[in-house]
Amino acid sequence: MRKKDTLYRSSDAPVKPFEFNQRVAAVFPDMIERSVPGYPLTIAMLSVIANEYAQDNSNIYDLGCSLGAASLAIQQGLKDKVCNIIAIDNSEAMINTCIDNMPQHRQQNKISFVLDDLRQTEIINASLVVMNFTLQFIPLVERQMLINKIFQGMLRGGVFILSEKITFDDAVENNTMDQLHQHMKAMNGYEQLEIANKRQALDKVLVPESIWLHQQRLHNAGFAQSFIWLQCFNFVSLIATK
Ligand code: GEK
Repeated sequence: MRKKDTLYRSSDAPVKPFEFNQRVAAVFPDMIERSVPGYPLTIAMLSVIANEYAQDNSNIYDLGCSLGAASLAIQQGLKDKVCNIIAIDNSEAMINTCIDNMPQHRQQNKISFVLDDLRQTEIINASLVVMNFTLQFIPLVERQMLINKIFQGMLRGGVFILSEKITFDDAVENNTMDQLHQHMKAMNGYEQLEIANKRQALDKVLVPESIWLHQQRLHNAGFAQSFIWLQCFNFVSLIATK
């Protein structure tokens, strides 16, 4: 049974900066589904995207895989295509929990779960790269270099899926989207104290940027086009094509 996320219920002060540790790994599916608007659809659509865009005999990368939800959806979507799925996370707790929870499968296209920093990982022969809500945890100054590396490791016709929390330049729009997100968390059972504590824990750990900056960075790296294919309040997913 899925364990409920109550990590930020206590009012212990000061709230420590957020980490992807064992306590987080243990409640992660509940945490991400109740916190990230549109998360279930983002994951479900990765099956469709893999079916449409993955190329035979290529690599597929899931960067910041957590418990492997994106990789599993991709695997289901590949059907008869033969690809290597490489799922990478630098949290030992996440990768270990991910491997422990993985259903035993006999399909082709087995997933390799790798404990590594995605900034060090080589990207090669990739027809699909997914970075779901992970770039936001990478230091700002390293983001362009990372996107360049992803672009360079991709095949022509390859697709990069980038999902992120975003900010808006317009203060009213930014505040409205932020409020809707907070209301969604309350609707999903988080108490006001939990919402406030989590917000404090994520401050300067999760650093969102505007959609404009993301698209500019993708363009700078060389991607031919990038579009928002999914948006829910201040969370978006972009599809960028090489
Ligand atoms: C999902 N994609 O379910 N190298 C490798 N992994 C990293 C790094 C890094 N430098 N920095 C952070 N991570 C998943 C959800 S969660 C998003 C992704 C969230 C990992 C970190 O350990 C965590 O597992 C993941 O990126 C971000 O579709 O919790 O908001």
